[in-house]
Amino acid sequence: MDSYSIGYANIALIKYWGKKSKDPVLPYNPNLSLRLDKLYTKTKIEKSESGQDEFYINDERQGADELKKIITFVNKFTPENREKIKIISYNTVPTAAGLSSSSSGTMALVLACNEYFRLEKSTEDLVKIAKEGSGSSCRSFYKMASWLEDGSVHEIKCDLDLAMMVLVVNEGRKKISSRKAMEDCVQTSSSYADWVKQARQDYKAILDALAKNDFTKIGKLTESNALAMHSTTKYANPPFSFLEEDSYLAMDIVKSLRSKGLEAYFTMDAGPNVKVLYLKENQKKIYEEILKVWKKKIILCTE
Ligand code: 2P0
Repeated sequence: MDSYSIGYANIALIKYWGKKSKDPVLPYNPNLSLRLDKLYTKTKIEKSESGQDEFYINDERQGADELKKIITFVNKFTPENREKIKIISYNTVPTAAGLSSSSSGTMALVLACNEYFRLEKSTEDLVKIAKEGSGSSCRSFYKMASWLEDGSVHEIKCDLDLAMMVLVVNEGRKKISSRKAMEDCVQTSSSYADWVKQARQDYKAILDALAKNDFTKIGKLTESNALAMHSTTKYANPPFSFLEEDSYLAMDIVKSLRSKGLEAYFTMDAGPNVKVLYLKENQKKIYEEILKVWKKKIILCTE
């Protein structure tokens, strides 16, 4: 069988940052995301010829740790006496660079298993399964989605044509996983309680702004929510940061666009790369302006 299953990346406008429960995975605060259809993972599963489970990303065989992680997850929802498999994935998203490769990868893997093992699960069930692999991946099943504290996932309607590009600061694998980082923040960050309170308010406010098609408010909330999330890492013990010098340069560039009348806002995840949120109709102008001052790679996430 030669058909690949596709899973998409999503970027949170209101972040998921901390688990209230691990089994099932429940977020501490409601969060909301935009799916980036040009950033995806495609995955297919074949029978393993070696008699062992195997896992490849972009033709590179993954080591024992990565294999163990993925197989532990696969074993949770596939037949107990299944045959050994070869998981073949291709990422258009740089892997583990805070570009949501875990959400696209997990979605693609769950869909590929559903197909290969003929599990015949509903989308709702697949969403639930995906969440146990990577919390944020449950949001990738919808163009805009929210994931609430009770574990439910909802499609959110949005009339605005929202788009994103990524100013790539560093494509390398992050030094600390999101999972470990958020756990450290929950347990040690002195600003964690404030974060949860703020994020709950931000979530309500963004729903209101989305209903009113108020892009300015959506953008401002996106920025301030990202900064609040990153501030929890500064107050963790020991403190740490995902951001690098060029992340701050990218943020300044986005701010300077606004002073030129081009509405754009930034957000960052568990890595140094800066995502820019704007209305699709302004993409060309924004791209041209950024090109003048940003010398590193830019990924346009919408056509
Ligand atoms: C998000 N992130 O809302 C937040 C913002 C990163 C920063 O969800 O532990 O791979 O597997 O549930 O989903 C990335 O974390 O974490 C993430 P687990 P996940 O997009």
